[in-house]
Amino acid sequence: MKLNESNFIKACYGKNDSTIPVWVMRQAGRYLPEYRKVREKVSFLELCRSPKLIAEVVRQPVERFGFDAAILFSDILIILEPMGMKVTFPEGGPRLEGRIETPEDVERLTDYDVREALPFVPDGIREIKKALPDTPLIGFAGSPFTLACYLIEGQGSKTFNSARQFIYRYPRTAEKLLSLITSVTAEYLKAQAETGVDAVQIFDSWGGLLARDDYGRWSLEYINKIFGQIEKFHIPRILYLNNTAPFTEHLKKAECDVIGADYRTNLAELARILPDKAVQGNLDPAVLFATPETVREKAKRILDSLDNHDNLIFNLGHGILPKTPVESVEALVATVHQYR
Ligand code: 1CP
Repeated sequence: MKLNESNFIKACYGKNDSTIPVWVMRQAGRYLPEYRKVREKVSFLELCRSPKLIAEVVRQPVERFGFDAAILFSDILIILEPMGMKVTFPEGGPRLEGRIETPEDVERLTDYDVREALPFVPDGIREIKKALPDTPLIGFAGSPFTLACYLIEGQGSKTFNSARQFIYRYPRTAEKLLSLITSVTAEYLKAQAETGVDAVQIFDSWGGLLARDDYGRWSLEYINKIFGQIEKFHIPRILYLNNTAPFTEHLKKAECDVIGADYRTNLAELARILPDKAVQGNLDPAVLFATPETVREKAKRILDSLDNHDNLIFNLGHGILPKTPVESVEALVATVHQYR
């Protein structure tokens, strides 16, 4: 099959008149028994560095549920280690050793050759393509601001206060840091595009924590620099912004084809404000803990709310949660696929 003719790629360009495509963020992960089985034998980092195992865990959810897109298995924090920041993934979330606290700390971080330092990513993409030749593959990276959040906080957080304090206290250094991350990330996504991913998604998981007036300057500006360098590959560019609703006006200026919304955002309203873009989302991942009947109802509610389904990629509003019942995912995929 020509992947440009897939419902997923057509929907990214607003031109899908067939079955509505669906995939879910973090679709390869702990809620799947077959993923947990692989993880019993290797650590998360070993898995990220093994092209064969990457292909295996990417294939698992696509084959089990019939998702319309696959996503590379890696993590947004993987690009930080060769930059000079040690990252570990213990139970309970990632930890960065020696976080950025002062402008001097930023001097420790360096640009590097992504193709040399992270060969398992292009190798993983080639293995996925062998395993799933007929499924569009999404490559990804974190937004520069989101990665800066982890570099400065040293771990996950609900508010990333230290990262927000840092940019206001040391604006020049923050610009330097964000520019460095932008340059590495652009090379990273270019390497993925050259190896054959069919779309790219930037996860702006924490840019939505910024004040409304500051989102453009501290997050979107850098994201657009990256998207600008991907344009020449003529593949769909997706921006997922967690806490989308306050920033819908900013998103008119996003240089991408698709906006992914979190579950608190009104997807139909977003689609009306952004008529030139496709939308992706946005069922609350917690809904998957309800009965299959409620899952169907809640998914249909979103589907019914939209005037246009040609530019819709159905997804969750954030990553699928550990312990999600697989029956709920089956009910979700069936509901979306049977909708028209
Ligand atoms: O124990 C395990 O198996 C590790 C859990 C895990 C997994 C499965 C982590 C640690 N990362 C991943 C894979 C991953 N991460 C993927 C590929 C899998 C897929 O989608 O099928 C992707 C796209 C990500 C992206 C990612 N990592 C984001 C952006 C999306 C989001 O959730 O907002 C973020 C913020 C991270 C950081 C991260 N890595 C891992 C965890 C548990 C976290 C979140 C930490 C926090 O709470 O801040």
